[in-house]
Amino acid sequence: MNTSTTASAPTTPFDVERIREDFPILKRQIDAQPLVYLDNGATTQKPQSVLDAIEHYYQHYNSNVHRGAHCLSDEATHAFEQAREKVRAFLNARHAHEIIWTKGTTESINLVAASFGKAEVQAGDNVVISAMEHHSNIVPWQMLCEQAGAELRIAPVNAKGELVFDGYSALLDSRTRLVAMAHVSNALGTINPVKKIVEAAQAVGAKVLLDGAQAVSHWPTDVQALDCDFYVFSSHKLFGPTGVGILYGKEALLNTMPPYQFGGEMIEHVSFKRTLFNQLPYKFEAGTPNIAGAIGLGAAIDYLSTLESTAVMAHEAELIKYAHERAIAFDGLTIVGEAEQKTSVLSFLIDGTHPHDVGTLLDQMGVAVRTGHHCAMPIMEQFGIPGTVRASFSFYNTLDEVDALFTGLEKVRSMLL
Ligand code: C6P
Repeated sequence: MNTSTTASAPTTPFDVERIREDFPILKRQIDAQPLVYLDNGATTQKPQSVLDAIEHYYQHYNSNVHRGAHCLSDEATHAFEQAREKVRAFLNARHAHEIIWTKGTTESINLVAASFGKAEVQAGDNVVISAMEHHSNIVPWQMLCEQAGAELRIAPVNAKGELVFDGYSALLDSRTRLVAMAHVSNALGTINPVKKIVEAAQAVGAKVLLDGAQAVSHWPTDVQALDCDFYVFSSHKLFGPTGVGILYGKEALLNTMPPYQFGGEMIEHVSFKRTLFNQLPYKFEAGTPNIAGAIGLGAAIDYLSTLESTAVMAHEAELIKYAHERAIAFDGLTIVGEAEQKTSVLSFLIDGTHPHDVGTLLDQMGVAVRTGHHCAMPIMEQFGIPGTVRASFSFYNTLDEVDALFTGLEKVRSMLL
């Protein structure tokens, strides 16, 4: 570890070097320098076991699910439904049929907007989101409200990047049909008080969708304890493949909702007079699903179950704490998002530089970060900035990599200023 820093670099019992061995991409070199991957908010890397599970499926039992009268289809169907059960257990949902396969968080939110939203949100109603949402949790509600003649209400966020809870609860009334909030902000790392958010919404009879895209990889999620109506996330941010995601919904609610797309597995019976829809969860799964993706996500969940979650959380807490200490000690650096409750995201600006220039130069040193508005333009606008540099951490990152980020930033500063 680089000991030149004045900030304290704590030691950790978490065997991160052993865990890094599970992720082949972490051995990559970028321009003859070790890759320092700090863009986990955009997507996480995949352990070998996930890559193996996908390859094994295609090599040994590639087939369509719920359709074939043959061995391969049976095997594929079994693995696909087993993966659904793994997601159920991962979220602690009551039933496997409360788990709907989608393409990702964005599609899951669009599904709820198009199905629940269209059926339940009428002129004069309102939908409440927060000022720190990702575009995927803004635009579907904006479009729905425009079409329905409903009002989109925006819960305020303070200068530290925290939800102003009183401001949020003041927006709720008997016409609030839905509250849709990020569990964790992708741009700021703020952890929202989701249990309190749900309770306040339920007190006025509103349903709640939690966007778990940035939360699921950091600690165990329990949808029954949260008592949310919908919970959504993407496989690719949970060490699984891209192109697959999850919509969790309470059984009773999903049963009342109309289908979202039509054709394939969501059909029970078709005649030219009328069509009967399949039961949950298939009612919401039109067409051939991403079978390999689902199996890959199941393998990612299996992988996570081999890790000690308290050790993972302690290591990640150490990473973000250390990154903050180094950021505070760095001349001319402004942290964007200083919530008391935050996780694994360090968003910042360096005086006199543009985030894109910082990101490009860091990349030349092998350090991968994201720059820009992070698909959260409204919160950037509130802070009066075009964007930030965002380092986002996962459990396979090391304190040395935090040092590599700041060594890189020192070089950037000397190059640009
Ligand atoms: N955020 C980021 O770099 P999809 O693209 O559907 O998998 O996830 C969309 C999404 C929704 N909500 C939140 C809170 C998110 O962070 C994201 C994706 C990535 O921050 C890519 S923009």
